[in-house]
Amino acid sequence: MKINPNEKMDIRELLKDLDKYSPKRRGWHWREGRGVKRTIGDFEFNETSESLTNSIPLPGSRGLGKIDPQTDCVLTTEIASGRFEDDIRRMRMAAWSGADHIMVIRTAGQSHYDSLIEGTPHGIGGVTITRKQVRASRKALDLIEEEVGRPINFHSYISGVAGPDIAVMFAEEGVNGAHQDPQYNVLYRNINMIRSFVDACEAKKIMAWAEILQIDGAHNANATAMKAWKVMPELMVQHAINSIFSRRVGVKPENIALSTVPPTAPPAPCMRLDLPYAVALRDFFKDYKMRAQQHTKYMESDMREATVTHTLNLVISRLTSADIQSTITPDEGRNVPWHYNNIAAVDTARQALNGMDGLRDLVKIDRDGPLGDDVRELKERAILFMEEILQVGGYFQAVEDRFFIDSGCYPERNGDGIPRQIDGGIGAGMVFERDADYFAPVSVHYGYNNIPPQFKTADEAIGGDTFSDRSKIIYIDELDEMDNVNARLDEVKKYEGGELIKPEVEWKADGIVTTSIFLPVDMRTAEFAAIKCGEKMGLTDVQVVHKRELHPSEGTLVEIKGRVNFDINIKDLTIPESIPVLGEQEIRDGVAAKPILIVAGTVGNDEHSVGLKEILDIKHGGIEKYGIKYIYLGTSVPCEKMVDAAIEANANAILVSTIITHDDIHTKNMKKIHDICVEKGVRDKFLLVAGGTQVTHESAREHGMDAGFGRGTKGADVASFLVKNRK
Ligand code: Z97
Repeated sequence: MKINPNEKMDIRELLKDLDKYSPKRRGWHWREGRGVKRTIGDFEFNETSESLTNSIPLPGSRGLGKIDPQTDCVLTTEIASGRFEDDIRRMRMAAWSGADHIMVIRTAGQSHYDSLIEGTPHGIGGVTITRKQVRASRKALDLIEEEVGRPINFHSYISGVAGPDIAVMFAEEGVNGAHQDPQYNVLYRNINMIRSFVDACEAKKIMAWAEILQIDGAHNANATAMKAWKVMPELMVQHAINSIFSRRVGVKPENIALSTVPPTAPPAPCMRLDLPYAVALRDFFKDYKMRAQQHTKYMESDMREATVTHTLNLVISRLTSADIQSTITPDEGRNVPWHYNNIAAVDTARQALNGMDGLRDLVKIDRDGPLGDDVRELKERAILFMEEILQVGGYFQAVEDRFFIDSGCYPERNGDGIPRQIDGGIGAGMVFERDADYFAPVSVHYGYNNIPPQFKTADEAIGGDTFSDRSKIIYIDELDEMDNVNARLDEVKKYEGGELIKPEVEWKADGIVTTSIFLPVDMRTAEFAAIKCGEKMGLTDVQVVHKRELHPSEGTLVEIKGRVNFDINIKDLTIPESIPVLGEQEIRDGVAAKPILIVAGTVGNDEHSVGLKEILDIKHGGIEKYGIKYIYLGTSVPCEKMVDAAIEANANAILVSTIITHDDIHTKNMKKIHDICVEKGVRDKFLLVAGGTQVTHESAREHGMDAGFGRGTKGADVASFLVKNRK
């Protein structure tokens, strides 16, 4: 199968012969070409990696030669729609925006499933981790990575009661990264602690073999603790336990990544708390990689607020050099993990990291000031915590004694830590000692294995296991006739041809749209009024996704989502043809053959001249560059004056720039200029051209102009029009 940037990924085609598909590679991939200076466009960068062959640059790059510098660290995006067939399309969009670590969130609480499940059931809050879903996603990513020109890491979770089973499946299916931390099972999922640690030995052994990068679960303490900044010493203890345990099992230090989150957010003075913590972590855990997770605890449904907090996190990542930068849809809290929110979060990360390129060469972390003291204190607290674990008899006893997620900053302790019993929890009593003749017929196995003496390895003894012979992998396609991808694809079959479309946020044709509404009332009234607005707009299932009080009585901003119940047939659309632009030389030749003179200015009361200057000035690649002469009349030029000046100069065209749109003044002024030209009998003499961010060719034509140019216009577009249409 091949994919082509101009065509949608064909999911049915992707699912064909999936039973025979083998992933292209195993193991984690770091970006290539880091640590060297690189010239991209007009700039030299210190902290980038190799560029992509296909990508979508940041919007602001338009004025910077559309450059798209790739960060040196891996960029993560978390995808959680519950349907892998829709997630795959989102993965492709995210990869084009620079994500190369795609984490799929599992369906709610998959930690509790005591085996691997099969098929493609619809997930809740994430996708069920089954072989088929994993294989289809990896197959899609194998194609997508060729399209963008960079390997993409695929990631999920190995913690939980089925950890070892999942680890085997991930190793077989080419999964590249995974969270694995038995402390997660114990603390957050109440899985028996002995079972969790025994399972983790097996799971980590398999991860080590498959070179799967491991991320731990310490960040969950941040999210769970009442005051996240109080658990900083404990977080270091959790990182230490999982890291050293993993190394003892055989995971290479370079495949161990700590999951670290800046614990606080504004309005707390977060930089003063979070930066010393990040520095202390790097001091203690130099041998390992840092996965910088985005803070999500102290934020509400406000996208702007989430973005600022994320950006502050990124300052810490730049100053302390994160290896992987996570980007959660910035509004995880409001349950809108939609396509474009993934992209927005990835954009925040790459924009901030590009912007802070080389920051560490300009400013230094000052260890002689208060930061140094804080770092030392945090480390001391963590060491004391670890010593007390040893004093009470070890980790299991410490968990029983509620050491973890206590709301006090150690050694302060408030007695409200999470209580778990050594013999309690899911899977208690399910660990059995191996018999002397115990033989596990697998090549990658933790601990004692009684391999028959005539063979060197267990693998040899059984004539190959699934790691050496893929044909032994049992692939079960679907188990449920109703709940499977084929049934779901059939439901939206009419949209397959591409002619019918419907808005969507996460699933094909889900019909969901969002709207921002300002209402001049208090927050509670606004909430219900906004729902009514949505209903009157014809939406169904209207829900409020965000509200922001602007004043207790003057007004509230509400964002709603709702469903539309219509399709759009793209055949019914009238799409004006895009106007072909002449080549540079053709424009020059045209002007040389017959000179062009224009008058230009911003009209009415419009003082915004930057856009117009870009179109005129040689410095910005404006029309001057092609030999077109212009008379610039300045800003806020009355319409009459524009026309009179053109008559006096015997110009070929009038160029008006109009940015302000209040009361539709931009279109009113266009019409006025046209009318004055008609009145004065010169309408046929001049080309009338309008430009501005809200101007479209169609609206300009409707209001008497010959052409309109909107956002993104270059001097060449206008020059080409003038040469082709001059009167
Ligand atoms: C992140 N946003 O980026 P279940 N194992 C570990 C975990 O941390 C998790 C699971 C398993 C976060 C991810 C929180 N972490 C979300 C060490 C989940 C998942 O199937 O939900 O029980 O386990 O890290």
